[in-house]
Amino acid sequence: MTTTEHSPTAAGAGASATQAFRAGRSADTGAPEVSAERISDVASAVLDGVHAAIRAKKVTYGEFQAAKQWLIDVGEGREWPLLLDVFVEHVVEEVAAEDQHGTKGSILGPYHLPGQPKLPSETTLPMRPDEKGVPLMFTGQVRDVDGNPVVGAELDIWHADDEGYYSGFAAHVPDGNLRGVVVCDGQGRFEISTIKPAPYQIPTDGPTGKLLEAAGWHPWRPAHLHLIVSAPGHRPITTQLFFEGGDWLKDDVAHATKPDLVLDPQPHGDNGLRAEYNFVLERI
Ligand code: MBD
Ligand code: FE
Repeated sequence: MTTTEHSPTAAGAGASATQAFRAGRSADTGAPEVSAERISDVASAVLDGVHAAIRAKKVTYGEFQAAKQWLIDVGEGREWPLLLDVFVEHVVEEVAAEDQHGTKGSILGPYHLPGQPKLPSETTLPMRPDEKGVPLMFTGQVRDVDGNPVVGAELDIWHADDEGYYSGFAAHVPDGNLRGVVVCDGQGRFEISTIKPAPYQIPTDGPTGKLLEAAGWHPWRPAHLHLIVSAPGHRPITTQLFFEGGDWLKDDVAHATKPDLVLDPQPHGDNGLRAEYNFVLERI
């Protein structure tokens, strides 16, 4: 069960991510060429890991068949992107980050939608006239590793609403809500008005949620902003920003938080918050 009045729509969120993933893939040019040697090498290592777990835990035939049924359900429930991004992507990111300098990255997750409208450097994200939530002004600058402002920087930003729902993945939220590509000014600066997102709950009604429940694991991610920060001649950074003191910050089901990626918002205006973050991009 989800905890809000819109719980019937939660089931679709994880499943819709399969469609979004396919759409993103078909827009990709240049799929990577993977050699038979590489496939054999990695697939063997993955299977070795599975075999080792079966031996170590003395997995029974009954458990093997239950696992098979659950894997079938993950596919039929169209939750592979959700499942893999929650449980696996953080390690892929960790490996990718080994040679990355500047702002720390974090996982992309299943809910990015490319091609959102461009917005000016001082902007309000698209939102409903009665959008609920604490107003958040998010400001900062994009710099290079030497501290110089980066020209031509863009912030692709997307986040959940005050109930933890993402536009495009919840039928009751209008398309494009709380998403946009902010074009920074000539000094790499931005000033984005939005609302503070709520923590995100993995849909509990699909196979991913079933595993969480069956294992006694909680389904929560701390509140976060998603960002892809890019600029010509610089290595783009996919990251997330979290909120100091928020629930689940120390216990993210997706293991995607990092100490460097925590905002410390201060009171701002009548009832709002203001948070600053300066991004650092590496030249390529
Ligand atoms: C999210 O909002 C998210 O960011 C990730 C990584 C997985 C599931 C939902
Ligand atoms: Fe998210």
